[in-house]
This record gives sequence, structure tokens and C-alpha cells, in this order.
Amino acid sequence: MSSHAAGAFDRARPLAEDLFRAEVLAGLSARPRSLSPRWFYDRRGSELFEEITRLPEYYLTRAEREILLNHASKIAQIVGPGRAVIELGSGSSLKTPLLLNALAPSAYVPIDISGEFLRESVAALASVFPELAVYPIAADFMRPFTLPLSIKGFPRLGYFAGSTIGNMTVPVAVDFLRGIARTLGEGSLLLIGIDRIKDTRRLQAAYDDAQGITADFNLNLLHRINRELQATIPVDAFRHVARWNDYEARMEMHLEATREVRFTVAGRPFSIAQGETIHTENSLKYGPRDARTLLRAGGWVPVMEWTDREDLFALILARNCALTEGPRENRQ
Ligand code: AVJ
Repeated sequence: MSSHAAGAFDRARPLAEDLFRAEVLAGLSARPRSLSPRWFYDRRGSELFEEITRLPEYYLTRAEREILLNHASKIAQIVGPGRAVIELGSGSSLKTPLLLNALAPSAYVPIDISGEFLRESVAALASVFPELAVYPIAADFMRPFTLPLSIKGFPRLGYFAGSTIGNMTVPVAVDFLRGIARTLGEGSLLLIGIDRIKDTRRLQAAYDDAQGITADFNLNLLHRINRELQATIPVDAFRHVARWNDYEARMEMHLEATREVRFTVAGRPFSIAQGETIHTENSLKYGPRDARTLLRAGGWVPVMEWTDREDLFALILARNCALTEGPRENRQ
């Protein structure tokens, strides 16, 4: 499991840094100002996210874990043994082992943008599943990637947990789903976690918890920019804002300037007015039919779905229907 992966970890690094700088400069210059949520996950950000998943208000992880606890054997029965499991995002120690344990896969391919986090989760997993072939890929799963040759010919199951798809706008999500349908190939399956539309207070609390961990998670992005891009952002002049955008059916996170601020990033000057926000995240929520329509638009036919007792979160199994050729009429 170890040696062939080493090169892949380091190749991505200088590129990722240039991309981070370019995106931050562009995002802070744009109106409205925005930063991509994928930059939340440096070491500190990944730790804070782990803390979020244990918060009483953050129902998502618990609900998805409950679904796996209750239905993993049924999922395994439909999926069948011997598949290569390709996990988009390197996974949570609370959920992935439940799935792998039930599935008895032939290989596990975690894909994550943070090489460091990936290395650690792979090491932890290897101690629990010493027999499992693990082929980690340090990459941004939003961009096209190549599957390891070692799983050539294995039937595939994509696993996209946590409702991370919610970070994408609908057209981006559709393109993404089509892209992974292509990468995973004919006969592949996808198990995807999608958070549901629900009571606004419940959503609000999940993204603005009483302990302020989500606020720290959001604000850490500014600390990260200061650390990695020689920036001088006065982080204490920003406050965490979480709000439900009903028209777009999404939770939004912003960083709002509580006074006028001036700072530099990589030598470039910025000035942000009091009350202005930097939009840092969307978490789209889907009703049951919305979720299935999204999957169909992305080239996946829903096969079965499971929810938790409170119907907060859905785990959907879908099969690849993105044919590369053949008459349109025959596609489902
Ligand atoms: C990891 C994208 C699913 O949107 O709920 C948690 C990230 N943001 N609290 C989510 C997050 C604020 C999370 N996802």
C-alpha cells in the first residue's frame, strides 16, 4: 500500500500553492467577494471540521453514520463484493470503515486534495484493514483524474459522502457527476450522501453552533491566507455569518467586515468596507425529488435510497447511465 503512492503526494504541492494564491487574489478582487470552500481544509481546517462533525448541532455526520449503521448490509447486498471503492474526499474515520467493513471491496482508492490528511487517514485505515489494497490519490477530485492501473478491470463504486456535493452550484454539480461517471466507467455505481431541505432553525444552528467552532472554521481561512500568502488580514475585524438562502435552497457562509479594513495579500493591497462580506461557502440542500433529478441530470440513475429516522439526510445508490454512444432515446 505504501511505496507507489509516495510520488503522487509531492507532485501536487507547488501547483496547489500557486492555484491558492491566484484564486485568493481573484476572489478577493471580485464583487461580490468570494473564496472557494475547498481552501478551508489545511491541517487546522481539517481538524476544525472534524470537531464540527462531533457538534450536537451538526446533524449531518451523525445522520449519515446512522444510515450506514442501519443499512450497510443491505447496501452491500445490492453492491456485491469485490468492487474497488473510490472515495471522493479522503473520508471520515466515523463512516468509511462502516462501509468498507460491510462491502468487502477489492481495493480502496481515497482521493483528497490534502496530501497530509490523506496520508494520515490511509495509515489509520491500514491498521484496521491490514488486508485491504489501498491506492491513495492526492488530487482535487473536481478536476479530471486517472484511476490507478491496479484497479483496471475491477467493477467500481464511487463513494461521495457528507453532502459535499452541496458545495457545488447545480450546473457545477451536474458537470461533476458526469465527469465522475466517465472516470468510473460503464457498470459503475455511486453512493452519494445528500443533505435535505429542512427546518431553517435546524440548518441555522448546524452552521452557526453555540461553541463557535464553525465560526473558527470559517475564520481559519483568513488565518491560512495570512500564514501561506504573506498576508496582513486583521482577522479579528471579521465575523462569521451563516444564513439560509431560501430561493437557492442553500446555507451560505460569509465573513463580514465589522469595520473598514485594509490589508495586503502577496503584496497586493485590498480595502473592504464595513458590512461587506466575503462569501466562503454554499451548502445546497435537496428535497427527495430534487436529489434524484440532480443525479439523473448528472448521468446516474437512482437505484435505492436510505434516510435516518428523522429524514434529515439521504444516502442514495445510483448506477451509471452515461453511455458514451448509442441513441439518445435509449438512455434512461
Ligand atoms: C463538508 C461541505 C459537507 O457543507 O456541511 C460544515 C462543510 N461547512 N460546516 C457542509 C461545513 C460548515 C460541510 N461539507
